[in-house]
Amino acid sequence: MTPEAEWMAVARILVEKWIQADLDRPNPMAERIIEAMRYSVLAGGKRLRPLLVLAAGDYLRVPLESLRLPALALEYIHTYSLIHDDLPAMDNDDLRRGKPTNHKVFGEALAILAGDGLLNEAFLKLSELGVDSEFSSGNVLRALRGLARASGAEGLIAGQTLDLASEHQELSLAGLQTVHGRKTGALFQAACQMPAWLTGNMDAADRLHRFGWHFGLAFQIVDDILNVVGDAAIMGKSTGTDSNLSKATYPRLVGVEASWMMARGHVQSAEEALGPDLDNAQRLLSLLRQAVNRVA
Ligand code: GRG
Repeated sequence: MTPEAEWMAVARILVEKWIQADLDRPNPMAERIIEAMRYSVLAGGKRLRPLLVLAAGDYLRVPLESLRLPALALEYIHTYSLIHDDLPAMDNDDLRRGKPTNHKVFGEALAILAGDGLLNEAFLKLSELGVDSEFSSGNVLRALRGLARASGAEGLIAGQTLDLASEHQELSLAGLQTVHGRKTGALFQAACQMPAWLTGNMDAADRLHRFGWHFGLAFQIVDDILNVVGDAAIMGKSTGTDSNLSKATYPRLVGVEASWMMARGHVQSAEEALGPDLDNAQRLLSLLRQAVNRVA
């Protein structure tokens, strides 16, 4: 195992431990809502966004343990978006992370609330850094603002809105990139920038913004390819769903081979975005390679 792969395995275990511990709490007000939130967060998942927070932290020499709360925040926002995306009013999916989707188990109303609960929980977690941490409250505010923007109506939610509007419609490659830059890229960018915001390192925030953009696009192109050629059993979610909805995807627009080439182009641009000094970037780069070479 390479040192990077070893680091990733340890970091992933740590993230799992943080999530388990954080959600293992009673909610006398409403047990069922915590159960529904816990169900989707603990259903599995690659934990890429929290790992990106930690790898970007490593790049900037921010200790792993100081990034527990932002790592949780990113995974909670991501999981909320998956729960809502799977709802009948959106993508209407039955399977997510290898398990029945949240609304299949808890019903639509509770699934909506579980998503809402996780979204609020994410900002609660991040704001706790402003109470007691080594980060200044000004920088914590910077991080809160950055995450709100990335997950809001100009970021993730814009991407989802454009994506829903594009079903059964012709979309250009540039249009597709706009959708994915928001729907997938915005959260990856926020994950990468988080340690830079928290330490007020705006030069690095700029570099990591560009890295996250290319990371997101490379990841999404591979996601589109896997939706065509992937194995639903390995992926733990339905495949072929994009063509069922006649959705614009990279393979539909340019074919599978050209899609791979585009993904590889974004990998190279992501690496270039970090500049010539890659001494501390090996963990970030290893996550990038893993995201593109994945089968699920
Ligand atoms: C409802 C506001 C709102 C947004 C939904 C997440 C999402 C946006 C849509 C899901 C469909 C999709 C293809 C989104 C692109 C992002 C993406 C590839 C999500 C899946 O991320 P992974 O593979 O999932 O990291 P795991 O389960 O491994 O965490």
